[in-house]
Amino acid sequence: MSRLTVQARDVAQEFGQRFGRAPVVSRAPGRVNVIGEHTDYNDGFVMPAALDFATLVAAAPRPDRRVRVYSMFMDATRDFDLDKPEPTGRHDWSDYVFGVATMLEESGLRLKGADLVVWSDVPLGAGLSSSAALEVSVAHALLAAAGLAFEPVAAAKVGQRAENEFVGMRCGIMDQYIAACGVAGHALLIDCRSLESRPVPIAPNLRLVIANSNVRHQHAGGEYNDRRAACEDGVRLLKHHLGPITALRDVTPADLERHRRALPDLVYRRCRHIVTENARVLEAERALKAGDFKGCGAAMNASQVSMRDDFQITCPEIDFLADFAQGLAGVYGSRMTGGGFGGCTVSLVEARAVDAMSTALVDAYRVTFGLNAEVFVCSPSEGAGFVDLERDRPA
Ligand code: GAF
Repeated sequence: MSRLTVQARDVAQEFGQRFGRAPVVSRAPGRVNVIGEHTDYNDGFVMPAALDFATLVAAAPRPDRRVRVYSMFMDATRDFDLDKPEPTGRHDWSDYVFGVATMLEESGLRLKGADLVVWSDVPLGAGLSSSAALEVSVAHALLAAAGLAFEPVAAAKVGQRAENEFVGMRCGIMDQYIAACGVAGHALLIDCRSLESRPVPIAPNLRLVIANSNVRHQHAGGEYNDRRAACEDGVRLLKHHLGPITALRDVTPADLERHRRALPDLVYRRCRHIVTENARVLEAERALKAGDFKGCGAAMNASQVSMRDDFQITCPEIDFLADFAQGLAGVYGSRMTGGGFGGCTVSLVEARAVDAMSTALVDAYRVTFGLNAEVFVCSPSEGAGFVDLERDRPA
């Protein structure tokens, strides 16, 4: 029986014990971003893959308009009345749940009350999008409980709005989009302006290897919003020279160099990361599709340098993990993945080199920082959906 089916039956059983009836179980995955960091809120390109770590939400409708949610991880229950929406969050994990309920209703949908049980194996605070996995699986579950259709891109937008307006994190759309729309065995090239995407196969002999630094530097949320503000400053200043641009997506590297002196140096460097990163995402897509794994790895390595020196969102532990991995046999490229200031690296690795590479990386990290790095090999999975509890059940 698959690991997912076992987990989902456990969550359904917990639901039965707590709420005395049978639920359906929704699932949405965490993500690893292969390349394209902080480009999403600049209307640019990203290339994430959905993880096989996921958040499960067992749900059944209620006759009233209350949403009651139990988190198996927090061992805590929260309650919310859809008819008395709260304008802001309560500053805990339930904000992701009630934020999504509020935004679904604000988008014009009429929900039913529901009981929910939430469980997840997406590592928390590791930059692997545990929050988007929660938002999107809750959206899937609440829509199902109300008998409404799950439309993946619309659900991704609702999750992003919940985070922007309810939680107060000005994130882009990447994490919710891949949680909703992931394609098994593939990364997804997402155009964050048109919200169209195309699958990019991860060849059978390649692995995406994630190394969790287990460090998370403080103020990451504030730094994230600062980076976003610097990008907006860049657009505002460049408009005087480039006409009616609306985002850094509209600026080429050549445009930026031509008008470099119009920008304070720090803003210039923030913008340079974004405009060059957009080009690297497209180059990585081309390379992966052509079987040019070295080309994809080179783009990932250049992304790491750009995040370290221009966008300044890495930290010594992450730089070490990426640099060390880049020097190991069978590794095409390695870079930090996610919002930054700690979290994880992602490496593109030949399948047969994964074991030796992982051992060498973990050992070197321990010797250098006295810290344990966890290594996960990602099998790109699909986006949100129901879990079939009957699968593999003996007839
Ligand atoms: C976080 C955000 F949530 C994403 O929208 C994205 O900006 C990412 O950081 C950086 O690429 O995960």
